[in-house]
Amino acid sequence: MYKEDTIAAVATPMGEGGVAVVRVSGPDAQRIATEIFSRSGGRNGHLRSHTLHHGVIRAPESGAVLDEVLLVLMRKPRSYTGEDVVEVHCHGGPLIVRQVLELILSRGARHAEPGEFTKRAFLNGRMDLAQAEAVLDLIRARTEKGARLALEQVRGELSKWVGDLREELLDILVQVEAAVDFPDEEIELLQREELARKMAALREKISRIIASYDWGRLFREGARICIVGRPNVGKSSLLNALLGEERVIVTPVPGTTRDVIEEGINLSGLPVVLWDTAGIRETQDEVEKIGVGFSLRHLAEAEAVLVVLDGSAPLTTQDETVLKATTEKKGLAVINKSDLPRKLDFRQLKTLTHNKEAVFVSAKEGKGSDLLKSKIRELLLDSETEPPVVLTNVRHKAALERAERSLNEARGALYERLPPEMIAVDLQEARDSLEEIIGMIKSDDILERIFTNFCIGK
Ligand SMILES: Nc1nc2c(ncn2[C@@H]2O[C@H](COP(=O)(O)OP(=O)(O)OP(=O)(O)O)[C@@H](O)[C@H]2O)c(=O)[nH]1
Ligand SMILES: [Mg+2]
Repeated sequence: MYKEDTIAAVATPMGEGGVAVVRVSGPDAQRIATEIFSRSGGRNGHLRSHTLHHGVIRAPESGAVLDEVLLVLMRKPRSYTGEDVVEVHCHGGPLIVRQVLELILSRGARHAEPGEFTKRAFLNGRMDLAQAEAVLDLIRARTEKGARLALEQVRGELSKWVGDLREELLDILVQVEAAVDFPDEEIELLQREELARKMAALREKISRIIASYDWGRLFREGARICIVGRPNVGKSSLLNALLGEERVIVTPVPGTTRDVIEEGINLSGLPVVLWDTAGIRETQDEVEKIGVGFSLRHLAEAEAVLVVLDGSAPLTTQDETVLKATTEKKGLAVINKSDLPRKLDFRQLKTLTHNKEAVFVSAKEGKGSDLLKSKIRELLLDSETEPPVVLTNVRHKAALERAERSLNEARGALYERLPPEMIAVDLQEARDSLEEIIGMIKSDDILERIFTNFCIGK
């Protein structure tokens, strides 16, 4: 599946830095290290594994010293890839790093492809496929929660769950296959009931894990929320209040905001992008008209909406237009200016916003913004409690959905009293789908797709 050659790459990002790491993995890693590395104190020869050694990188032909470095050798199998691995910690200048890498390549290593170190780790059984994929998620994580979820998967949390599901499935499959071996006998009624019960329980577990995908995605990618309303209700003031800083221009002139202003906030680990938009109204002003167009387009793209209303004024037809444009959207009705006497008819509002909870705030005085934040969180998360395992990868989700479908078919076949071998086929398909997740079934195609997304050096 892979050539047993020696690969090398820079493992740290390009550019200047304190330290850069050049990584080498494969059967020649140790030889190359001894050829190019001179240890301090002239103690050459045997390099102890899993120990940092101080010395210089020297071009063997010219004797020129390229850099003073720390070097670590990790003999197989106790290394990331499961092969002999050498890491050279050099000074983090692009020129030095390139010279060290080129020297290593000139001694017989090949430049690694993206993700090739992690691919080798998988192929050598150091981690399963789900774990290997999570390494990428971990590198890309932008929030603490996203990183934590990825790390759990790197450490095998998802794999353990999938492994358990697979065990349950095999248990069912064994019973069905036993019936295949006695072709004259139909599956007994009692046994059929037991099988149906087990299949239902397994299916239930699978669907719960599938449902966790949306939960996890929200924490990784966040949600986009559009702040809309007629001009002058305090949308920009609300954005400022939520950010806790004067980010956007606020004036008493209706039609102040023309462009969409985007800002990110973090709601206890949940990343949210807020869009402040131009007030929606009919207007002859060319620039404002374009702004209103932007507002509507962002409204359509957002996962949720905050409809801002001025609590100190009666509802206007402009408010009604905005409310109508947002009825289909998940959101909250934010009743602003609650520091002023209320003029807004709450009963009238209720008839227009049946699916939106109302939250009272004063953006000007910053009152109610904490409550609003927690309401936004509630709105986005169906449940505050974290699922026992969180799916974060579409490939895993698709495989679980296939497993779920095959199980459904197996149950259907059981009810219709089809011959046990037919049921067994569906169950085998479900098993295959589970095994694909952890890479017990691997195809070059899947591996190719997964690992080319990685960066070089990982
Ligand atoms: N009393 C009071 N005034 C507010 C409050 N929020 C906003 N305002 C005032 O309302 C006016 C409009 O505020 P903006 O935040 O610019 O309103 P907007 O909805 O962004 O307006 P456009 O960008 O024109 O659509 C300003 O004079 C604000 O000071 C509030 O909570 N209480
Ligand atoms: Mg504004």
